[in-house]
Amino acid sequence: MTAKNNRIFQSKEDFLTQYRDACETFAGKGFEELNDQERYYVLASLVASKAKNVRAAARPEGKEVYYFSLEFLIGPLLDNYLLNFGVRDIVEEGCNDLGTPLDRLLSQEVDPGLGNGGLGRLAACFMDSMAALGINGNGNGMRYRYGLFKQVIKEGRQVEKMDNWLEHGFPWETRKNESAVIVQFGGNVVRHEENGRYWFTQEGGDLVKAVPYDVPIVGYGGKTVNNLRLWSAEPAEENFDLDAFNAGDYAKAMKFRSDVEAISQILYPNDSGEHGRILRLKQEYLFVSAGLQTILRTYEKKFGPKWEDLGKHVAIHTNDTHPAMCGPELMRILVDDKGVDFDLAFKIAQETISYTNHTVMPEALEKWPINTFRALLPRTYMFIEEIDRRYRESFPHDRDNWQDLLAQTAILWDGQVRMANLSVIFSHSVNGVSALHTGILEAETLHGFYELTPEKFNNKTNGISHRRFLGNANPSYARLISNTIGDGWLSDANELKKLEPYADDASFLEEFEKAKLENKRRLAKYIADTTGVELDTSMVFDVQVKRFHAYKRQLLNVFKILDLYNRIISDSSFQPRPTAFVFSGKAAQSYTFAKEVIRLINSVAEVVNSDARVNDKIRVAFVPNFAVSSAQLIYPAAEISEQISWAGSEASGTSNMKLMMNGAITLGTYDGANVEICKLVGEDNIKIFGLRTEEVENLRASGKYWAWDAYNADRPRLGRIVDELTDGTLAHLSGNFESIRDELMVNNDHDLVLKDFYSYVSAWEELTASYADRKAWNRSAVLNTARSGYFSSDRTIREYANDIWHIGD
Ligand code: 26Y
Repeated sequence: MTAKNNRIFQSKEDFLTQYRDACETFAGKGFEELNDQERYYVLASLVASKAKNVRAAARPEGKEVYYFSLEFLIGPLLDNYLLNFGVRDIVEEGCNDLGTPLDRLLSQEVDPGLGNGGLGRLAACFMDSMAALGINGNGNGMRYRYGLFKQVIKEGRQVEKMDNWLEHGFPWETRKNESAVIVQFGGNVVRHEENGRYWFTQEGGDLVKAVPYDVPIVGYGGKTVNNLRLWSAEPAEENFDLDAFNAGDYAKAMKFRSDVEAISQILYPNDSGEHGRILRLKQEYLFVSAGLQTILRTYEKKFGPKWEDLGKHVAIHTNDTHPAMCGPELMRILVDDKGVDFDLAFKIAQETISYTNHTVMPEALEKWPINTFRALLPRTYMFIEEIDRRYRESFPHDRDNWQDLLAQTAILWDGQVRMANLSVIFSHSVNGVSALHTGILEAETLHGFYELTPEKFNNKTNGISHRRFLGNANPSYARLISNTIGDGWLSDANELKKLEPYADDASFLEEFEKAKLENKRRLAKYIADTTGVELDTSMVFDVQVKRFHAYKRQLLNVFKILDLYNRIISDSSFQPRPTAFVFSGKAAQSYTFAKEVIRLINSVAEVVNSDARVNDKIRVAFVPNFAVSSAQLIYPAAEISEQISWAGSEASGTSNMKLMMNGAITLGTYDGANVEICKLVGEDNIKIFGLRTEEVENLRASGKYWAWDAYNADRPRLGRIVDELTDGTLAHLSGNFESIRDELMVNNDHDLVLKDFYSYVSAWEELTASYADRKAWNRSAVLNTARSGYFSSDRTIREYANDIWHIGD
């Protein structure tokens, strides 16, 4: 590696000496006496302590960015930090000398499931990029005792198991008792008056101690180490029910303890059925209030009580509406604790806070009943109420459509606190996560706000950590790239462009194919080990990995597979390109439809894989427990990237970017960031199908779509697949699929599976037919990598830094 890195080990020998010493320091034993888990733990602890030293010696400077997110899906850290410190090769060689390959140690690492999917992983990629770019970035989130459930498959069904991720300890975190803060819930607001001055206090209720655990975030080059602060809830001593305890009522005393601890016990699933739980509101308030208290304390130490300048030195970014309370809570602290005037406090909040929206699905927009909100957060609520009152009072009543605009944009409506409106009103910037998505926000979801304050709106197309998802995940391809164009692409993803000329270089393409094959073998082995399904690596690897949701249409993919199955059997002249279909992803515990689709995939897999008439042409595998670590095995092996949500539903998608970067060709709708992928790679290097956003909207608005028409129009082919859901064809594993058939035929196929079916299958057939020309295919794949630099989260973060956070102004 190059000298630009701040290396923590100078040589292999230096590493070995330090590692052996660390075994004694951290585990009290010599290396030889430790098992693999302990060896991993010591190595991670050593790297973590180096990271903390770097931070202590050179704290990042400049405007402080605080990224508030209820989810940080950070994934395993060790391999990434070795890469960022520039010592991956040294450590790998050293471990080989010790007779314990680095891979074996890496496989010991936990994969903290502190997020659901895209939104949580985005927050983690942003942390990586802020540190890489030397931005003074801080993460603010929750330390859930149990992360997202672990998924196991029984009789085809998803079964959820507790994710006890802290079982062996987490070597990256440091508990900071001295930085704990008190967060207050419930009680009553009391008005005080003295000499004509009045103020309010919140009395009684429950006092919760928020204790931070800090995780160092190592930037590429090893020069900047930022901090991710995760909060844990504990009973505050002041509030622990001592009376009950002293009276010997341990049960009562302990109940209070467990009620408080529950706040940081579990991560909520991103399922519409789940929000509205008061515990989630408590989580939102806990990390918001604790984070803000910390920010103001740090600021005051540095700048004194010059609160009017807060927005110059601090940017607070809110990841979706989950931290929407930042605005009113910041006002509460400024007004009640710091004596700032109400209007100034509002101005400061607006200057400091910004908001990203991640969804246009109405059912995912957070709302809380006013009564619940007010009872839990009586004082913070008063600020919302007063801002809402002033908003209505000062509303431009001279506009023609003012009533309609007010109805769309007021915070309080219909007995509810509308969190998206709360977020917009308290922010100076509102952004969507792809060009298409931002357009929909402006034209529809947040249209009223766009009419009133268009200057607040901007687009920030998502990005991904190319270091993790190409550099770490795909070592064979990464090595080929570095040997060909140098390793500058690791710090500047735009350098991937330098690969373009090699897309016509026969020997490079051969090397690319070899790397892909190696990755396919690695994945096939993993799938065989975890599921027993054998995949032939000469087949095309066609991959759809993401959360299970109706709008993402994993069902459409299944329909295509069943269509292939039926046609192979009934028509001996039909010779599709042999393909292995790989699925992975979780469904929220209570999302019945999504869970049924998982069971359907496993049932289809069972039928297809064991049928000798078809299993040399199609195979199906469901990889259980999709997580960052298994994702890093899957993306590099993919050749086709399935991105098939109905147009206008997926805000951006990020697996589309990860797969493209690893040289998979997108088979997708014109949705989310697929649109931008298409523009970058050109229509020859992507396969787009299906209705466009406008067509979907028009079709829905016309009320003229009838699923039964589609069914009746083609009984032998499309109708037959629908029938197979309930006629026993797939029932062997655990029964038929009535509810899926009902979704299509009774609920009139809301997600337009039958509508897009033919266009999808034809697109797939055309795309796979082109696989035969290996040179042309590989050329396209390499061009996908070469043009993926734009999707590095480094680019995204630069845009946030310039346009929203105004760093360096
Ligand atoms: C309200 C609560 C239950 C909730 C919790 C988590 C609601 C939503 C979520 C998570 C949403 C999410 O992951 N959205 C995804 O964000 C990605 C990053 O911007 C996008 O790429 C993706 O299209 C979007 O679905």
